[in-house]
Amino acid sequence: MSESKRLAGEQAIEFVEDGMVVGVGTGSTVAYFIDALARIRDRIAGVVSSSEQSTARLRGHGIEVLDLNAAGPLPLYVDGADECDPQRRLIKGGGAALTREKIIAQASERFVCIIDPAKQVDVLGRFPLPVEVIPMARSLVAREILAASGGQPVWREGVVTDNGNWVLDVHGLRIADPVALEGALNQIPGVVCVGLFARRPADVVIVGGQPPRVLR
Ligand code: ABF
Repeated sequence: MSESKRLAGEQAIEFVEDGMVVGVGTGSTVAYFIDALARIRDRIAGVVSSSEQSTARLRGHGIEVLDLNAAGPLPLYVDGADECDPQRRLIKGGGAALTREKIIAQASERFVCIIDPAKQVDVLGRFPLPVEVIPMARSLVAREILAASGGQPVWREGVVTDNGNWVLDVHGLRIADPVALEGALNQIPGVVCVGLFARRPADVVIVGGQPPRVLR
């Protein structure tokens, strides 16, 4: 499996152009991308990172990590996913970095998603949907999610996001309309971010393999 992730991560380097500031996601597939990016670090202007985890790996390679407010709109964002449907809509947040990931995806002209083949599904929802919540709203949000979706929210106990918040994982969903569900859950007070990337899906998906498949 990690061989597929490596192939996907390394293939994404094809989308990096000289002088770019590159948005960098989080996770084990992205780690391969970061390692490949390190080999061409003198050709890029820097990166914007989606997590403390990725920032540490990037800095370890001597890659300059910039603040998104200073960097402005980004030409490219490379990140993994937990699930991907045929329309390139995603479930993300298994690594609890979903809020910063969604911010960078929104700020980016092109979102290249790197996955191994096991992440591909026809209908999203087999992977429990992560939702980042303000801690005091955890129970309220869980009740509201149950009422709105029928899914079973489970508190990811012991996990605190980089933003100081908590995560609910919503089990038992079969997400027929990801855009509608993303919008509905976003309306619940106390929800910081929903791990559905449907309103702003990936533009390109690289499925790791020999050779990697590029879906647009
Ligand atoms: C991030 O990394 C998250 O959104 C997602 O949970 C994870 C992808 O998993 P992997 O470690 O398999 O690349 O992109």
